[in-house]
Amino acid sequence: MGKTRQQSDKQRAEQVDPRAGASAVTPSTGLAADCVEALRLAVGREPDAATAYERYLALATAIRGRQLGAWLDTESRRRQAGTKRVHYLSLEFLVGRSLQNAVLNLDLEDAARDGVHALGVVLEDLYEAEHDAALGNGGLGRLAACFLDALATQGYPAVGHGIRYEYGMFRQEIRDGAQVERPDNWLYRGNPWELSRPDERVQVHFGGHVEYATDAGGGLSVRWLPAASLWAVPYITLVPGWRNGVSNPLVLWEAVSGDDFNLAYFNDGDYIRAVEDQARDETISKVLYPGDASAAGKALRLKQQYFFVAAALARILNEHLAEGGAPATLPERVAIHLNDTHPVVAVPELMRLLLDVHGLGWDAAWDITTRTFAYTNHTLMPEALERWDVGLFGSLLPRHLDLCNEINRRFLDEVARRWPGDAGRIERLSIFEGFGADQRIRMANLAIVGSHSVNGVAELHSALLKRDLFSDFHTLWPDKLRNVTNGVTQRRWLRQANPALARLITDAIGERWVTDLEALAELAPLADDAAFREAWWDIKRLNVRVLAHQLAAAAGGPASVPSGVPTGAPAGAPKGVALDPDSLFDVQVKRIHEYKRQLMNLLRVLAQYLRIKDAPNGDWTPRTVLMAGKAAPGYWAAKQIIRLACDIGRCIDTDPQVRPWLRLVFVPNYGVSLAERIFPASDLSEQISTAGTEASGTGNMKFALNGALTIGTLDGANIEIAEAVGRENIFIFGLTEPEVAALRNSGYRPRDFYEGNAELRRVLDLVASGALSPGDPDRYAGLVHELLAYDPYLVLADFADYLEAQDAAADCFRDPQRWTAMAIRNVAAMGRFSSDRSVRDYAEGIWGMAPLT
Ligand code: 26V
Repeated sequence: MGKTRQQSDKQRAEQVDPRAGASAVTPSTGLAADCVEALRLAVGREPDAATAYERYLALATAIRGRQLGAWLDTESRRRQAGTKRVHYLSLEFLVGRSLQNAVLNLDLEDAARDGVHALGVVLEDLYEAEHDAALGNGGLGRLAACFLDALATQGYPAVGHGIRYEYGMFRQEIRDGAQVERPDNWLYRGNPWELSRPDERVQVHFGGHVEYATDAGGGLSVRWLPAASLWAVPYITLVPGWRNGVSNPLVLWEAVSGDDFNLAYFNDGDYIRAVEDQARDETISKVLYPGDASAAGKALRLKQQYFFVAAALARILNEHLAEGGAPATLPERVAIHLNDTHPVVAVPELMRLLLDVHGLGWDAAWDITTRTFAYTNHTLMPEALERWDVGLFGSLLPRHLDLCNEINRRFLDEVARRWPGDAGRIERLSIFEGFGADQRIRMANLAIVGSHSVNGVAELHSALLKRDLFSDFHTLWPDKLRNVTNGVTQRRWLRQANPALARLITDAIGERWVTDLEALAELAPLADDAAFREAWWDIKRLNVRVLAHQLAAAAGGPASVPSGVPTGAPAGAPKGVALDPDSLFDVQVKRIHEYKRQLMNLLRVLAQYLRIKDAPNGDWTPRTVLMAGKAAPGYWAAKQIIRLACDIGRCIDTDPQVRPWLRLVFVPNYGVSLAERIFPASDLSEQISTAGTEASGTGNMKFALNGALTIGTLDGANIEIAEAVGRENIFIFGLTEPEVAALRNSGYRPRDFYEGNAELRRVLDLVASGALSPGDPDRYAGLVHELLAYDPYLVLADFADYLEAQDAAADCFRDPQRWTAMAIRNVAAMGRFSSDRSVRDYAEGIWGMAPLT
């Protein structure tokens, strides 16, 4: 059997060339018949009686079958060739929808069109029937999804591991101008993409205590006697590469109560209590934590982390051993990536498996562990750095706490040998901080000590990690800290999201850019081609028109909605007030955070409002300012920003003097699918964080890829974008990181800026006056007071320069020829911001792996 299997694997491997056309690798024939069959035999509906959702289920089912075939082929090719594989551990995968992505990546568009025609509908309606998989908060989770697409497209064997949250990122509603969170019950109609593998469930333990004894040979024997156990059940979703026959799995784990755990209660007749305990276990995979600003510090969050890490590591190690590997050869066949500190409990868990289960000695186990793990940091915000309370950690994971102590003891011995008597350095490097009841585990320090590579996500961010946050580690291990600048997948963010622009580009330079984004450089000369510019401008205006129409329709305005209406009505736009599609579409979409400075954006909208009020007959450049994003439910300041946006939007809308020139629309429920509509319809991309605060940003790349011009600070990846497109093709303003640091060190006094700038003073006085919220005049008194007294993100210091840059952008937009030439040059320079380049950097520089050949 083994032999025949190997032979057929080999034969199949020879038949499948990853670069071959899809027809060679993904059967498109018979899809129409398969759809009808799936509708009848899998969904149980006659075609003429099916709902759009049932038809979507049928098409998804037919396509999933093809993906399964590709997965089996990819797996056998990997085993055959012995190719190293990366496991990407992440608490978040912000995948969005899957149907259109699968149709395009598998080159099934024509076949799918025929297939759904046989069901009597149009393909786009089925795309709209799918619910977003919103298993992430923002940038970190979406990056993980872009990386999976890029890995499969380049033929790297890769597995994503995460949690199958029953409730994803909350749905945001705006009621009376304020955010309300509603549960995102995304699985309630089932999920045709996933495949459950209950037979591959893994037991995960918590609590209890550890027994140490001396075994017969005089060695230490360790037994963890947990107090509780539950099951982790894997669900597999396949990630298809772009037309290459490769398919990689995303394994999402669901928590299921242990079979026999509650037997005692049952025997005592306490049936209800047994069920309650079961429900408590299963809350582990119930809901995504919706914060991204400050660490959660909650037992449930730590349980989630250990739950999926333990399940993933058990599966990884079992597979490695089943394929004939030994523990010692793990780092040769397996790389494990830690997406931020969230999965860092993997370090002591792998040590536990190697020491307690496989009987290795400490040095061998530690060598394997550190050669296997690599870690990416995604934030400089000190409040987001995870520090687990030692009491909590020890009560849930007693053996892991002991291991952390031992890791730290050995590590600090090494530090003390190098810097004898340097107590300060030891304190800073230690994995533990504080004493007694206040003692905490610094998960970032554990990650750095337990990994062979640590990276930031843009050049500035990585430099700041070396200089500030991790400077002692950088001194200790100068080669460990590196940079891998983030990237985005052009398949989803240009080819799929913006079909008209994608077609124009492909007609001009061919379609190599879809898998080699550097090919976009060939567009640069076309910036000087008037006919090309005109076609480009027309597409942008068309995209704006479609979005404006959808937003108005969602608000209850002009009817006749094209398919794809966003999930909510924009706040600020009263019913029936259409947006002007020829105005400058000026967009800031991202999580709401003080450091991202949505507030600065709102203040300049007010400045513009006042300018128009002063000269209502002026020749203003019409602008539509769109804002969207979610605030963490407990983040009061962020929620105030949303309220202010809605209040300003309403104030402008009810002012007939201003409304023709300026609109502010807060679009509810920002997410992947809404983003796919917004980027193609944007003229101006707002990337205005305080320099030194945004690790990278990836929205900045998606906007530029769709031909929006950036107005931004020299922060995160904006710096590299400015370098790539040239300073003459971007609106850069504001203090640089060193200037921010210097201003803070010299004692920043925001009030000086208020007093020195009459326009700023008028704006802040207007906000403080209560005129924007007549029913609640004190609503923003606290906000203005905070700004004048502290302004931690230097909004007032950058305000004047920001306004100047906005004026330059408005002037430029009045010259569509010039604007469009700049937009084309932006897109032409986006080559390096593909996630294909990012994952290649990781694979070659960190994971030490090559693609399948
Ligand atoms: C922290 C927490 C704390 C507990 C509650 C749940 C939760 C979820 C996420 C986080 C950390 C978020 C860090 C993050 O998203 N960073 C972003 O990563 C992007 C990809 O590297 C990067 O482009 C953004 O600049 C960075 O803010």
